Amino acid sequence: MNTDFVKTEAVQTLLDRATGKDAEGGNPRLKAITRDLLEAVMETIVKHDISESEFWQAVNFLQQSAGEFGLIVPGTGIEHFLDLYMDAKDAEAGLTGGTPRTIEGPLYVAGAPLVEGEADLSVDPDDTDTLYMSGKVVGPDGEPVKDAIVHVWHANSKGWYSHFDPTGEQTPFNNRRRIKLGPDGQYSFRSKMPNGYSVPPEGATDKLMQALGRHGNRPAHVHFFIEAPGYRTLTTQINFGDDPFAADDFAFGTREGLLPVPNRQGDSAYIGFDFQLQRA
Ligand code: MBD
Ligand code: FE
Repeated sequence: MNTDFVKTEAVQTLLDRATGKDAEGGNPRLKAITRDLLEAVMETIVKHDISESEFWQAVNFLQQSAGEFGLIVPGTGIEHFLDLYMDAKDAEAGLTGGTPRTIEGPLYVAGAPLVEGEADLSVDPDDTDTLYMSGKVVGPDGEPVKDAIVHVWHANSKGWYSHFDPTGEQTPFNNRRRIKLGPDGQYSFRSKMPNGYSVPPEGATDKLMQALGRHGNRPAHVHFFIEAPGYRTLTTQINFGDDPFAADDFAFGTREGLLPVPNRQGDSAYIGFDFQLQRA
């Protein structure tokens, strides 16, 4: 059968009723979006002649994977699609340049301690090298950005984030800070080196990745939001350029220009990295 079947009157009437077309209440934008999503699902069912047992397999998978939607979204590339879409819209508006944006991921937590000067992110001991990262935040003409706040968050050496650590071993806000910068836009922090992340074994994301013949690994990385008055907030991250998964990130978070290689010396690793913002 052809997907034109979805355009028949019976199916269109079903979509209208299902999304409250003639109902008085509700949110019109949500109605329109839900309708298009449902129609796309119906077209997919017809296009692939999906069987009843496949249908229920999918429903059960979605139900069981609810707790891992935050991982499935980056893992299936939808979150990186937002990067591509926003870049394309910017390019259309003639807005280019600056540090590339990349996915936020599901592990940001608001309200990290606000600190000034040389920051120390790691509260908990960790048997790994110390990372020293520094640089400056500049604007489109290379001018120092005043009064920026750098939100930074990353995993520990086991690949776990505070607030999401199944071992329960991390202090809240370990490896998470907001760093308040001054008029020169300079930042510097020290931290315990993160390691790469793997999705929970045998969880829904892991099963989906296996079914797609893929893996669920991310390279070691550090996330940032950079916000400053008069500039557009940047969501980005650095991925360590020497990590085995640097070019094979299951979450599509690695981008050219965001792959610095740490300068490793004994128990220390150094990264110099400048952020360039666009004007608001
Ligand atoms: C991460 O640390 C992450 O940043 C993303 C996007 C997905 C899973 C774990
Ligand atoms: Fe992450």
